[in-house]
Amino acid sequence: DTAILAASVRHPIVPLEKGQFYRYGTAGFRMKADLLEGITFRVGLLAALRSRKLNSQAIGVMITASHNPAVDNGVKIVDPLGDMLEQDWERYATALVNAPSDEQLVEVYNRLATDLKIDLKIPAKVVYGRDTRPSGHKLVTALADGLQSTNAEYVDYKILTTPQLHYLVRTTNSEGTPLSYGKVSELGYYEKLSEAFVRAIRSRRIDGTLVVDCANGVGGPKLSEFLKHIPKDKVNFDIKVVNDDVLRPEVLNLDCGADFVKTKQRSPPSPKPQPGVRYCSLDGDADRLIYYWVDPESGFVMLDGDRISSLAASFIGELVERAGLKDDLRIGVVQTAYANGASTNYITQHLKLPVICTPTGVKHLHHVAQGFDIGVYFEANGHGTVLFSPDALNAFQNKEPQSPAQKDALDTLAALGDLINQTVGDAISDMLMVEVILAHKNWTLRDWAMTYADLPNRLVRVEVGNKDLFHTTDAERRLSHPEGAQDEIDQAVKKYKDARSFARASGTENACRVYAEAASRSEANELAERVARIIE
Ligand code: 16G
Ligand code: ZN
Repeated sequence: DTAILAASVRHPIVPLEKGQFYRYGTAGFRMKADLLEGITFRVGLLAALRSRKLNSQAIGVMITASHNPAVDNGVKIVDPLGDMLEQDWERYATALVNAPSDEQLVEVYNRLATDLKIDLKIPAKVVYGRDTRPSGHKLVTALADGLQSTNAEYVDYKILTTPQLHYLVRTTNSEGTPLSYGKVSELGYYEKLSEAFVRAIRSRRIDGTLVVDCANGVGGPKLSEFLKHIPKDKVNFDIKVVNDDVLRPEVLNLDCGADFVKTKQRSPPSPKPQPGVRYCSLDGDADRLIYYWVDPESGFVMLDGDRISSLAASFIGELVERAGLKDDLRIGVVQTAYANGASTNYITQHLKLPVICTPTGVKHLHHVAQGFDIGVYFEANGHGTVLFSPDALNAFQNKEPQSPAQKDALDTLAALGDLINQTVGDAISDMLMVEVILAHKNWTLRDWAMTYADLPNRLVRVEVGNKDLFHTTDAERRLSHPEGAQDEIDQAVKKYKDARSFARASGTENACRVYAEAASRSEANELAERVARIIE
């Protein structure tokens, strides 16, 4: 207790205005970096408690604010299998962080240990990393102080992408078991991906150049490092890394990156887009991916998370059928309310696969995807992955092929099982998956975009007095509060063709968001503005 108390004094919490609290939100604690030192210290205490609760398994802590501006930062906890912190524990994090004094912090800490029956004498292990934000340096110092004060063992992996940290947590806990997920090192991550990539591509050709915009974040140096591991004699991959300046923090996520491309629905101004070239953008911590190109006739065309999801579901569905596993494995797709209605139609009606809608936030999608043998989940913003059950992976490995075509399909599925990050959405891994699929299908981005036409849509941010008044049901597709608001939205939607709209409180900002889609661009815009007026 004295060690925690003494350390806590060195990392004070910045008091908020009366009635305000820090909250462990959709992506952990995220805010201006100068508010985060005390919070990060306390997150260290919680991570150690969680490790002890789970019999000393390693817990991860990632310090990043993803696509937010450089002045922000954030801290979130990763569970032993590399997935997000169990939801019940979010309120323990909130309780620790909001303890008003150092003494009360120790009290809350001890109370949590008692209530959760945690033996504070057993070892705790925490592994952590951070993105390229300069503030990360100070925050890991606070984190390490927190871990030391509670006698936790820890490994500082320094600068990493968020999905790499998730990989390291999973490999640490599975090392030496039959479920080993790979070598416990950043190098192991590159080796696993490049080996699986070569195996998935085999003799196929990747046509043309791929230009990757890295949002001037951690994805830049890590992608460049990964590329060194691709054997040039086995795969021709003409890839160019751009917007990879991590030395000037102020350019992070500035006029580039996946969030810019998705929200502005245009390509980054730099480098100037060339017709005929494939582009994709990662976000600041490399867990989101958006593809696009500039068409000489129709201009900018974007392939977002919904497109990646339908591409993956269609390809993996075909492979499963060719492998003769259609009756053995259940494939499903998980989306949020933000998924374009045209993608949902394509998946249910054309691919004939079930789609489940969940609230926003990776933890919700991930959890539901685990209910399938092959669960494809992507948010429209480009965050997602494909999860394979142990039965599925086992079938890919061990099913006796009846023909060369069947063997080919099984080999590709097995390679995808290793290529696709099983812990969380991973822009580098997802990008390699997309490249594999395009090479197998012999498709250009235009071929991919031809599968269905997106409904025109509009997303607006609405400043409201108190966003906490907005409650949703039906996976955020309807408002239950304030009373009467949903009726008004329904009335507005009725006025437009093929229209849909919903409003929800943001989980990461103090505002509401309104989404609208309709048969034409002008109708989508008009509807979004109408609904915005209803809720403001
Ligand atoms: C966070 C979520 C992301 C979600 C976004 C929604 C994770 C790792 N990240 O960035 O999935 O799309 O929040 O933000 O879960 P919003 O609630 O402000 O709309
Ligand atoms: Zn991110």
